[in-house]
Amino acid sequence: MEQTLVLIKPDAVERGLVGKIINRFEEKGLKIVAMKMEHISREVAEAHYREHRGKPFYRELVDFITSGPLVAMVLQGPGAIETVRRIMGDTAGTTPGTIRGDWAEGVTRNLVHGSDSPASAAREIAIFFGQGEGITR
Ligand code: IDP
Ligand code: MG
Repeated sequence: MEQTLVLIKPDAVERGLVGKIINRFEEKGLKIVAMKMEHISREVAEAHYREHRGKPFYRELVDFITSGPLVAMVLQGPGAIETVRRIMGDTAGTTPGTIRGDWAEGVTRNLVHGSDSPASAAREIAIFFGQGEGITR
């Protein structure tokens, strides 16, 4: 069993797409093992996106992810990391049939985050969820 961090970003909350996005993951059989809504601080955003520090889009990314509440969740299943990435679609939202491909407004407002490796998943889950918040580690 693998766990991964998913963020339903502020654009999705604003646009009322939270339920539809969760449905896509649940219908594929991924299990929600932790979930909360949170308006994150710049400190949390910078920790989460630390690998992108210094890139041209970094400031816009941090501004956007802190612009309103998001939904953070831990999804679990066999191969959960790869499955979530496939359901999300590529960063720019060019793949029809994926969450981003069907609904994203652009590369910044692209609705969802999913961890890209087991190491990232472990690191990111620990940023958003503490011990005793519903996750069995
Ligand atoms: P991912 O979300 O598909 O894993 P990453 O490369 O990890 O993509 O980038 C993190 C986030 O930064 C993306 O979801 C997107 O919102 C934003 N981003 C990535 N590349 C660009 C870019 O070239 N221009 C603007 N925003 C970008
Ligand atoms: Mg990424």
